[in-house]
Amino acid sequence: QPGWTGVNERTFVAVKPDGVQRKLVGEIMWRFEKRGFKLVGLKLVQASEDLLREHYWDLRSKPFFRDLMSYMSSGPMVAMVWEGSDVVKTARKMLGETDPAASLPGTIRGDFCVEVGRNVIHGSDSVQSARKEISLWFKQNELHCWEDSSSHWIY
Ligand code: FUP
Repeated sequence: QPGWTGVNERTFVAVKPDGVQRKLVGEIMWRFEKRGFKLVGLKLVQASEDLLREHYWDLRSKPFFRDLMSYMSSGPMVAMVWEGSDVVKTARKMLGETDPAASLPGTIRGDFCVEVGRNVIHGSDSVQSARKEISLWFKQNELHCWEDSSSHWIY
């Protein structure tokens, strides 16, 4: 499908409930904007158990799954879709490691958290999971195509 590679690559990023409660939304969005990525989807959502089970289907048999579900459904999250060249891989670098303790300073987790069970932010781990997650969290008409007047300076 065209529109998923090159500068039109998209990824799903979500500020988790702890990140929203801790007022990290602005800081996180600022980093993605300043890096040069384009915001094409954005909403505040309290995720249902069904949505979260689908989202974390691969982790359903992990010992931490129950805690993960209650943490993720404990309050609203900010769900976002960001677009740009290599955005899936770059976003993961910006986030840091799954475990904040292993995350370098300068990354979002390396700067703002200490525990894997409260790691502030989610980012898709591949182009394929980004596609799946975007369609799970967003309706087609919630994703916006708009002319980015700065893009000829970024690319
Ligand atoms: P990531 O791709 O970085 O989101 O990492 P995973 O898919 O492996 O894990 C998803 C979420 O499960 C993490 F963000 C936090 C939680 N988790 C734990 O609570 N404990 C663990 O040991 C591993 C993951």
